Amino acid sequence: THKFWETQPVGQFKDIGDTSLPEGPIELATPLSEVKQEPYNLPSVYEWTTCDMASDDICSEVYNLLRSNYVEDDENMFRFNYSKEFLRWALRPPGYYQSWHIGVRAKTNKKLVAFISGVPARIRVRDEVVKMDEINFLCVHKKLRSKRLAPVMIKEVTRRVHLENIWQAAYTAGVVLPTPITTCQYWHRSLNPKKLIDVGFSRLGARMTMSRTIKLYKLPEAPVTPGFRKMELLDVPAVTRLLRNYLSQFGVATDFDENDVEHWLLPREDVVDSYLVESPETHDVTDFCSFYTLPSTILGNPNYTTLKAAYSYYNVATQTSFLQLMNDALIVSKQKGFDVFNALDVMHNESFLKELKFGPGDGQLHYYLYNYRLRSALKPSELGLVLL
Ligand code: YNC
Ligand code: MG
Repeated sequence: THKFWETQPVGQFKDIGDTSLPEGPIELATPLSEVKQEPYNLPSVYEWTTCDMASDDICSEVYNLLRSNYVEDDENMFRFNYSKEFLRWALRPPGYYQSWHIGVRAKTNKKLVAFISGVPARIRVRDEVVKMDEINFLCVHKKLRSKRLAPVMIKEVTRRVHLENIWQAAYTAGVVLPTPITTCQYWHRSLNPKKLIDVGFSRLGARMTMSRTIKLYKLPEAPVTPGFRKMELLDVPAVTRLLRNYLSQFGVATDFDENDVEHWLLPREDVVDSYLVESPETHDVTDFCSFYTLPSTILGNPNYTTLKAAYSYYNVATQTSFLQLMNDALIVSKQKGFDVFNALDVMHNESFLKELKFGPGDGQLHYYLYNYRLRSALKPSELGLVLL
């Protein structure tokens, strides 16, 4: 049972398959004057703080909390290590609200012990574009787990989102909650197989030697598609058109405008990389691929501290084959020193995963909407949304 989630406007397990329920908001918006004006109560030894991510000191505090306490794999071998620059990028998109970057401090020593954040986004569900809050980086210090702090933090961020007249949210989690709109799987493509095996991220296959494995994953030195190059500022309008057109086919997808594309997809060193194909003849932008940088700390390995991982973001192929486009993405990520390239089975990604030698991971990623019911769950390939 889910004592907290049963009280929230989310699809409930008991309603699965009930097609009489309407698609759309579960609860109506209320007048802003009816939104609770004071913060929720925390246990008396803690206090709320709003985190100014533009401040180096605050950003470092959030970074350090997450570096030591955020998401680990099931075997506790790796922990996400989002960089400070990444956190700034993720939390300060166009129109962001500082009030949605919420920390909890211990009153005695002012230490940051928990965090949750939201950023505004437009997400299209079928034919409807809905203003939503994307929730991420929910984290409670390891020593304060299982004390029901998370529900208070979720209620507080919800209150602050409501104060901005926004009533829906999207989020992902590795845990099953009421109820996923879809469940996706991560796939991993080895770029540096020796290191991945040494740190226990992958295993040597049956009847495989290290040298045969290295040969199996070897890639060309440089991308092969003529006109393949890094995205630049002047490409924003063309990339926006390409992406909007591509994303229009999915049941749930991000609704990107040019401002969003400039923020989310223009390359930022060690944060996000984007490449496109400019036709050598017509100079049209015909294809696009992108990935973000999210290293993981390797826990308790004497030889290595960090796993360098690239995560597939948004990709569109119209003239180049999806296979060749993504192979070029693998080639540039290898050149940049990544150890592994990860991708979810969302959008059309299935069409390249196996052929490009990605292997399925063990963890699953569940996608959720808050206060928005879908009549039925989606297939991962019907989802055009990647959260960080
Ligand atoms: C989770 N990940 O089920 P029930 S993902 C949501 N997302 O409630 P306590 C979660 N809910 O089942 P702990 C959750 N994990 O009794 C647990 N819960 O109804 C629920 N881990 O609270 C859980 N980060 O405080 C249960 O648990 C209740 O001390 C238990 O804290 C949980 O960012 C957590 O995986 C996750 O730091 C903070 O374990 C802690 O264990 C931790 O006793 C490592 O909580 C890091 C980690 C989660 C990454 C993420 C997305 C979060 C989405 C939150 C929901 C947003 C809803 C929309 C709000 C805006 C709405 C508008 C408009
Ligand atoms: Mg707790």
